[in-house]
Amino acid sequence: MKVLITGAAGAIGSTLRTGLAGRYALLRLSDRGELGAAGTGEELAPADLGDYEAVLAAMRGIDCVVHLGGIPHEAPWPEILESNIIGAYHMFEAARASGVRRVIFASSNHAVGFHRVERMLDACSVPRPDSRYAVSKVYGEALGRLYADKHGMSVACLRIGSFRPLPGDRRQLATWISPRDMTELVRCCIDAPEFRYLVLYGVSANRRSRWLNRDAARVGYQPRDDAELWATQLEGRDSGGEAARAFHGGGFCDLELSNKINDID
Ligand code: 15L
Repeated sequence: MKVLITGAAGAIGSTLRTGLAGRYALLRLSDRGELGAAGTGEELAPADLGDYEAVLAAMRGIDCVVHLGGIPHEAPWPEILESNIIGAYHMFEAARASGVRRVIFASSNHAVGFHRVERMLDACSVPRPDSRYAVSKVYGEALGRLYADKHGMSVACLRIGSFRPLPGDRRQLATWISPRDMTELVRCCIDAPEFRYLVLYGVSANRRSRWLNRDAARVGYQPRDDAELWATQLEGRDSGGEAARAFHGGGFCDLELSNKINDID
């Protein structure tokens, strides 16, 4: 199994680089940022996602892509357009053209961020993006669906929660995913037998989670960490404003908000 990780210099990418080391015949690491020296079993493929030829070159001989590349937060439209919209298209198209069997797409919980927190969400919850960044994740999930249906590619979209060494506020008691569980989720998605298209939540075994992760069993993902261990320290620690407390997306819902909270159903 030859695996390509895009965005390999980022926080999740670096964690996977360590956690998956030695597990596959090849771990090819791609990023536009600094990747350091290649270790045993690694290859480096520096690439900007806006450069299709460079992305295509990174795909050569690859079986599975873990696509973490792109901007991981809200940003001005030109940046989202270049890295997350055009970049995701380049990645899926280059994967198809290269015969890649499976793509694991790093989506985000913000794809469904404007659902009220009282509502339990699952893989079928309709998109309610809370930012331009989140719109790019909804679009990436749609691209994944297209390539799965039209080209028979195996695609897993991971609606990742709050990836941190430790949970940092009250919201993250529900949304946290630990580095250990994140690595395990990606490993399960790489190793799982055939599936066509799955939407999974990237979340630890938090007892306060508001995301039903029914398809996690399809890939054998069994998270082990629970943010509840930090509940007494974090209980009163709220980040963001009124919208952050009302909706799944937390602080992203506050950004540039000009609507009234009560006018959002
Ligand atoms: C995300 O999608 C972001 O990449 C990350 O920085 C966090 O904001 C996370 O979601 C979250 O919801 O906590």
